[in-house]
Amino acid sequence: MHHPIEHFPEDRELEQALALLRVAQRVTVLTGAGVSAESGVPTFRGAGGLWEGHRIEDVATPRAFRRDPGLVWRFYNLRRASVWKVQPNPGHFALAEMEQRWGADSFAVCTQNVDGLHQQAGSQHVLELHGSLARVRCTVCEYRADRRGEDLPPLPSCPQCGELLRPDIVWFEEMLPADVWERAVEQTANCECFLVVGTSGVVYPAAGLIDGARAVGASIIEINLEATAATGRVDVALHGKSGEILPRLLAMLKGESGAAATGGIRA
Ligand code: BV8
Ligand code: ZN
Repeated sequence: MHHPIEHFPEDRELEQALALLRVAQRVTVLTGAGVSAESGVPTFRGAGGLWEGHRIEDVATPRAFRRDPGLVWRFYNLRRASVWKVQPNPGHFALAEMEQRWGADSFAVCTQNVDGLHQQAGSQHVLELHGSLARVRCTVCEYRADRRGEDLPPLPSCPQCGELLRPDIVWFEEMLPADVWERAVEQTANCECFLVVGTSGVVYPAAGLIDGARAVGASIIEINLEATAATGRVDVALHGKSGEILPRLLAMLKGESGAAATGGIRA
């Protein structure tokens, strides 16, 4: 992946996005790995989508887990251990403050991320489309628990029935949790403005929410370092770091302007 130069959107583009946000009664957000990048959580495609030489699409699948549960648990135990150490960044906090501005029933974050950073930053209305690194569930019985912060053994077993546990994560070729997906579709169908932040827009059905927003005539604002698979379908594309752009949009919404709004960050 090429390394885009330090971008920040033009004022004109920010004003365009602001005008769309200002008139929206309800806002739905789709976030991906890019919104956590400035917290130090590696993105999927940034590292060429590789882990220990394996393509992530080959590790995050039911087949991989059946074939070599130790390898898959090694991948997830490493990511769990690294995620306990990171903190939300200003982009997460700005989204949490935007939720307060609109009200939790009018502002929903549909996240593809499994790091829990939106909730840690104070967002209440978060739909985890792909599960959560904190949670594990049993491969046999109904046991499911939040085991955040724990170092699990190489092959963790269920405290209720003794069978093998798995991460409570949606792997490739697995269905998304039906109730979470239905709520994400509903939030998208009832919003006037849809924010797409830090996602390459490659993974479905999550990326399909963008088309869902278009289908109901919602305005679409993309925040990303660079153009993505979604850029051709959005109304305003703001290029730059989400940890800088989101706080700037929030400050402009609150009526602050100039250096105070960006803490002095200028392109
Ligand atoms: C499904 C959990 C029905 C894992 C994830 C062939 C066979 C079977 C299925 C398929 C197939 N072909 C396609 C499919 C569907 C498949 C899919 O979409 N595949 C892709 C690879 C083509 N989808 C599925 O399988 C889904 N289920 O379809 O079920 C079904 C059932 C059976 C058979 C067929 C269909 C399940 C998908 C969920 C997979 N699980 N996560 C884990 O996390 O460990 S997806 C995983 O990858 C992440 O969760 C995330 O969603 C995704 C990565 O996407 P992004 O978040 O966008 O991250 P990425 O690195 O790509 O992009 C980061 C972006 O941020 C970049 O644009 C970058 O520029 C930007 N950025 C970086 N820094 C910043 C920034 N932007 C702003 N500021 C910054 N600082
Ligand atoms: Zn069990």
